[in-house]
Amino acid sequence: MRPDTDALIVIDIQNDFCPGGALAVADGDTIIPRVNALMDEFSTVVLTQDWHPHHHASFAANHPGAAPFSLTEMPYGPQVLWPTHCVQATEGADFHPGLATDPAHLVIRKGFRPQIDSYSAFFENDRRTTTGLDGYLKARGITGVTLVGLATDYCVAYSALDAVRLGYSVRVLLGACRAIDLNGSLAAMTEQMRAAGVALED
Ligand code: VGL
Ligand code: ZN
Repeated sequence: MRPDTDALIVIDIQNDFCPGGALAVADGDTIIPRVNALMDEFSTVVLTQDWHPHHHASFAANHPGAAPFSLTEMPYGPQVLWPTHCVQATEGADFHPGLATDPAHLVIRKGFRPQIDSYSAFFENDRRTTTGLDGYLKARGITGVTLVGLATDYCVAYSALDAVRLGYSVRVLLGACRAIDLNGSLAAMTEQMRAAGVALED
């Protein structure tokens, strides 16, 4: 077992991020057996769930003429316009059926505000609006977080960088993550995590 002060945070292992899904991450489902096994080592397990309304501003379909994976400007900065994914109460937003959800102590939903995207488990993309996860972890005496899930270069990396900023000791198990890798985003975000002091392990 890991110390009681360590939490496992499992990022967005949902149907739409797995092969066959609307924003499929290559081999996204192959990490699931390892993630399930890791849950047994932690006394606190948190799952995150990307949970968008159909009219969400991060969807290319809601920007006439915009191509999926193009960039736009939001009031809070640049934003990738994604294929429509993880729409609330659809099968794409469900956790992958192979993911063990019974061991989870908390499920954090994010990205439900129509005008603001949310990659990180801690803050929405304005980096100010909180999901409440920091309060939950601090109230439970958690000082270290281990991150796994999808996608390495978006939701996992943003969560890791915020966790460092919030004072946690942060570990990302890259072997239990898979990336979207849009225009070099995997290399760029891996370097940002390394520079911030995230422990990158297999
Ligand atoms: C994610 C893009 C859009 C992720 C979520 O889970 O990494 N990426 N929404
Ligand atoms: Zn999303």
